[in-house]
Amino acid sequence: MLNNQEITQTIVDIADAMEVLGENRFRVAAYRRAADTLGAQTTSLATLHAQGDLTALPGVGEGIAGIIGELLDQGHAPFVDELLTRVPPGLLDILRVPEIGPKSAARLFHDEGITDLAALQAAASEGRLRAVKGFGAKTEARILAAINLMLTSTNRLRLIDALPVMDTLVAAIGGLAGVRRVVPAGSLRRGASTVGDLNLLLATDDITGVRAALRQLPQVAGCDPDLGDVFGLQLHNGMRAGVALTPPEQWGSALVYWTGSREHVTQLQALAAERGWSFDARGFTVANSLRRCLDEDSVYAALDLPTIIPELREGWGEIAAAQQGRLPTVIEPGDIHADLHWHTTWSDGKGSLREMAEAGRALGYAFMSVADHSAYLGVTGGLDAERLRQQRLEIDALNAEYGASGASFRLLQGCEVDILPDGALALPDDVLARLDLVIASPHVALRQPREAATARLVRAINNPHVDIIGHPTGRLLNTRPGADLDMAQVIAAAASTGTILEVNAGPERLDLDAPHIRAALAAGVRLTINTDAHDPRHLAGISLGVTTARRGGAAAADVINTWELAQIAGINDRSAST
Ligand code: DGT
Ligand code: ZN
Repeated sequence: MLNNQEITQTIVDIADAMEVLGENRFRVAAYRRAADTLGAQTTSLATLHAQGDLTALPGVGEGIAGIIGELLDQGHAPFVDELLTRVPPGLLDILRVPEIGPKSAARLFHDEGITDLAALQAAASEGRLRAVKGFGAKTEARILAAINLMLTSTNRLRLIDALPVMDTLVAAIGGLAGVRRVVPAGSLRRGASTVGDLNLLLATDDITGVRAALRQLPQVAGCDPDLGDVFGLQLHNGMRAGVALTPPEQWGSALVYWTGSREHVTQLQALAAERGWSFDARGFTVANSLRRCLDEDSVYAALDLPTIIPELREGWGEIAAAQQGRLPTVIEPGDIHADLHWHTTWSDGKGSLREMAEAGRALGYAFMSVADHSAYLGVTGGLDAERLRQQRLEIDALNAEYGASGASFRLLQGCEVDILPDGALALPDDVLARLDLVIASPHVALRQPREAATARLVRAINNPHVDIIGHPTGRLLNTRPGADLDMAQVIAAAASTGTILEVNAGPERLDLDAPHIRAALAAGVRLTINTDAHDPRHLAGISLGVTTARRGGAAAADVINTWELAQIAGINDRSAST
């Protein structure tokens, strides 16, 4: 019987195949919409089908429900079989390369006879792809990098995709008889930007009974053979969960152990060994007797440490920092009172200035700074000097309205200006000088050699009008590695000019990441956390950026979004004085 993930993948394959074959784009879009819905289901599609409820799912009509039914009942569907005979299976893999759309895939197939990823990789690495119409040497290099990433990257889940499934699991497991407590553990609890699996810890006095009940959960498709204290579950949506079970009286040690990271726990174990003790999920073993810990605080206290928050437990030196009283008091979501990087319908956003401002006000923000794209190649509707002037009028009018109504809320006019491949900016200095806040970001040519990539950012940092470098590496989780940067040089440049580096909270970016944040803070560089929202609903996603900043040890004062409006305005003094 096919699981949810296999069914969703088949529906995606249908859309991809139809697109390569040049079929009706509205039908293609319908299959993609259905695949989105199916992929988000945590319970079994087979059960929904058996109950005749598939068409209750948004975007799933009779036709698609019929195909899913055939896939479930017979293991295949005639419509899919026929469609896929017209497209080589390897071509669907080629379509998953971010640089390649259906048109170029069709050309590779028809003109070059390239029908799978291996053939494409060979063609790219031998320099044959650049000769194909529409490709060129730069695209060839990008494709090669993307294939290498696809072939080496494991199936790690982005945090944003893992979190809602974790919520569902916690609620479902929390409802089982005999479960006293259940919480996320592992890399998800530590706030990692991607996670290998969903780890949970639950406390129960009835380990056998709860294990049996876990198998029966509606989200669970199957389970691994019994390996002791962790129970591996395969979920219907294709994700994996590892559930650790503990008696309640060992909760603290179990939670520290199963939260990890392995390096962190190994270092705690070394500290315990110095005292002649050992440590594991059950607690400390001291002279053959077990010393249990009810909560995490007592685990750390037993080792004369203050409690270290999960986000800092990565083995980078947090235990030494704790011993020396140097652990940072990190930023909390509630410390943020401004979002300084988001887009509106003035460029490629979905919300108007007013809609975005209202969404920010609903989050309790005191001020916000818009950052629509500058006009530059490839950005539809980017702003030039004239459109920025027009946008300023709308901002002034909104601020006047807020002022008249007695609201203390203020809108600033920023801009996200492109950093060109040579480090020059896409807008002239006199235009930048009129803005309240300038974010300079790299968007194109992200595969430059290290020296050029580094010099590019350093040049942008040295422009006196630039206040912030947006998503400095340009990475996209699971799809695009960041630019090859000498980050020490970038950070040193930012430190010398007072330029602020962004922790972009976009769930596909989370850029800078924790190690770079730590290095920036050590050099005295300030940070800003922003959503880069393109929709009013995205503004609430600031929390993933806060989590990432916490992992890097950022305190509230290190992050300019916690500052007062007057302090933010002061950031501009550098450009005002030149
Ligand atoms: P992931 O899943 O790759 O994102 O990373 P984690 O940290 O979630 O690792 P995972 O899922 O293998 O295990 C979850 C936690 O359980 C891990 O952080 C530490 C603990 N753990 C699991 N197996 C072992 C083990 O064999 N030794 C030690 N010391 N800890 C383990
Ligand atoms: Zn894990």
